[in-house]
Amino acid sequence: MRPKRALLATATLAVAGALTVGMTLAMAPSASAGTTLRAAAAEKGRYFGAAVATGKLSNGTYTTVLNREFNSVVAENEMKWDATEPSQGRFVYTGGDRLVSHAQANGMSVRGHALLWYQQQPVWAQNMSGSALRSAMINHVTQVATHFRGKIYAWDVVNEAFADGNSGGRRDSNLQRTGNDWIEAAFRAARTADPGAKLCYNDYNTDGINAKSTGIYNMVRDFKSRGVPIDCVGFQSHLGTSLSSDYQANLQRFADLGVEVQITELDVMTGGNQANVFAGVTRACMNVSRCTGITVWGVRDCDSWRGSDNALLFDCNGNKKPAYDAVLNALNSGPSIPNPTTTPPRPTTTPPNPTTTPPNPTTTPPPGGAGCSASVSVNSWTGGFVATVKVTAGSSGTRGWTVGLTLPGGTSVTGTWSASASGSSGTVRFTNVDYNGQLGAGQVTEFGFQGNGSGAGMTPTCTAS
Ligand code: 9MR
Repeated sequence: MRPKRALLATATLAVAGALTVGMTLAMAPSASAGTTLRAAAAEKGRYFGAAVATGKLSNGTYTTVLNREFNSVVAENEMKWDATEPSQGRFVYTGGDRLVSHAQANGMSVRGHALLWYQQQPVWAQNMSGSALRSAMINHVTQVATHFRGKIYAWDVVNEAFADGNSGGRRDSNLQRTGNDWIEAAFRAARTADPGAKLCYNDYNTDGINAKSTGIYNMVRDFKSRGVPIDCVGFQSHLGTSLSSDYQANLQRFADLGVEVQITELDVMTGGNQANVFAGVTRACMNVSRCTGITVWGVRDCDSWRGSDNALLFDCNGNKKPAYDAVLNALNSGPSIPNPTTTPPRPTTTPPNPTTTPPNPTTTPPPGGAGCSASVSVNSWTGGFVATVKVTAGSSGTRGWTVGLTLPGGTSVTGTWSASASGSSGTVRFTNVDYNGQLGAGQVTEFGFQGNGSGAGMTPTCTAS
């Protein structure tokens, strides 16, 4: 969305007199309350993310806040089509890879944004149409999702494909003109390329039940009924000075279709209600059990595309604003996801590398028995931690593996990615999932889990099959 359009949208919200969010700023945090956004969200089985401009990762103020407060990142621009395929068939992943490395080093999951969007297309794609464009766009989805395979928690496969206003229909674009089935073709290609990533549709001006959100709702319902692979819907939430009273109800109706919902680009116009609007969005997400995380669209006010709106949670010096306290309180006051192991902020892990030769499924799998080894690294904070476990196959490779870990007393697992866990406290066994069980001799894969309590002193054992 271009800034002009967003401001118009926010003005409309204000003029429409949408209900101001209720006051719930001051609930006392519980004894185990998280003291950072990432800790507070993780305690409730969720992530709290920020859009990152990788050029700013060398700015100490920026990176200090980012690493302390957020456990998910999304590239503000670096994974878009113009950045990743500047000329047809020539792929550039420098910025995206840099962000993924930063995430892996700091216990963060990664949202991928965005495989197909009518804006920020490279010029060569803007000039294409018809079947040539259709092939080029599907190839783009395949190549980019393959490159980042295993590293992305959720991809915005398609961004902003619906029209504003009352039509409830698709937006005209060169992509749309390749045929109305372009969105499902993109989702199918993405699923094939990275079966582990959650696949999202992402849009703005969907902050309540309106014609546009209903158009998207109908598409998601249709996709679910026909088995088109869609896992999540992103609500950008570039907001004005108030929050629609049916914001939560809108999230809930999508969740009821069986998809995850995520707040993907949250920012809020400054003013007396900013903290309340931020808190209202956070509460709405917490109240919807399939709402797995919130991403704000930048770290500090001066990092925001909204310029003088001062639309974020930190001022330019990295100081917390009242909106920060409001969000933290809302996170600490909200319910946990009932069964967080089904909604893991998965991949900060090192994935199977698609450029190496994959195990050939038609040959006999490597014999088991020669073992494997595992090591664990823990990123902890007061009351919680994220553990990354590296599994290394022995000389015969593995067909599958199980890692056993004994957790310290009072510690429990609240989410797992790239493995399935049996048990959540005491001795917990983590078994490979379908895409990372087969390892060649010496090959390495990673999985992770997050927990409440302390993750200190865990010694993993590894058994190969
Ligand atoms: O924040 C992004 C800004 O740096 C880019 O110049 C702009 C280009 O259109 O895109 C901004 O991010 C947009 C996001 O990718 C999709 N939703 C709307 C966001 C704000 O415009």
